[in-house]
Amino acid sequence: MIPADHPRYRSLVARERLAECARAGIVALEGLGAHGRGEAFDYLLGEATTASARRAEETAAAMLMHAAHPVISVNGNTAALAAGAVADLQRASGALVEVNLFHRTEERMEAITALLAAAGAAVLHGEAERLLPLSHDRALCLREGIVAADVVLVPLEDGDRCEALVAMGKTVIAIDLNPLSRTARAATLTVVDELTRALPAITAACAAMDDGRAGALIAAHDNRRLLQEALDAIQERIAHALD
Ligand code: PTJ
Repeated sequence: MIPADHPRYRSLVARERLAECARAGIVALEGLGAHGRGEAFDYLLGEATTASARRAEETAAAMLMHAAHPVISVNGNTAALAAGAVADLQRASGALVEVNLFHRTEERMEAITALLAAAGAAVLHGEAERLLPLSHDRALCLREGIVAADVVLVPLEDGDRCEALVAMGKTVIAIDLNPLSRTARAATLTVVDELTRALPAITAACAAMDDGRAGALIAAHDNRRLLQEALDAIQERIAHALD
């Protein structure tokens, strides 16, 4: 029996939650595969927040607090694992919350919006338009939300949309356990940490942020260095895995 405070217990609970939400139509079937990829990288990272991820989380808070029009983009996996944490971050940062799906159906849009609302998030509503330069349904978004945003937080993003948002001149903050993914490399800032650890850490950092610290974190930010540090942490762990 794994004790409830063990990281592995958290990951088993998350896996069950994902499966339950897939059965309820909230998580896309593809989202289960995406979660498995994330789990593998989390295992390699020691299922814990590294020092460089902690710095990335503080920088993410600085960018959100500094933004004129921050938006948190939510998909099925994020809503299933962290609806309450999204609501907390919205309160701490003042960001808008918009649902944006890769595998978009009206039923999933409604179910995810209802889940977020039940957790206390104020979800942006409106007529979605094909406003991002993408061929699939992730192009559909709200003029007053993602299109108007200067900073967009995209947990568990696909590479195409991340690149499109960066090309539109937006500051894109990704949360992605895979430091080698196209999203991780294209984003302005990548938090290489598990979603349910990363969101509360960003929220806590928002509450503690002041202008001076925010300016210093943003000025010192170097995404390539953060990704290299995540790879170094994985290499270090593998080097001693059998000790
Ligand atoms: O709900 P939808 O229709 O919008 O679909 C969402 C998915 C996740 C299916 C879609 O965005 C997708 O296919 O994403 P990708 O391209 O598989 O990317 C997901 C990334 O998130 C991968 O690099 C995973 O390693 C990473 N990831 C998965 N679970 C977590 C994670 N990162 C942080 N925390 C997690 N819990």
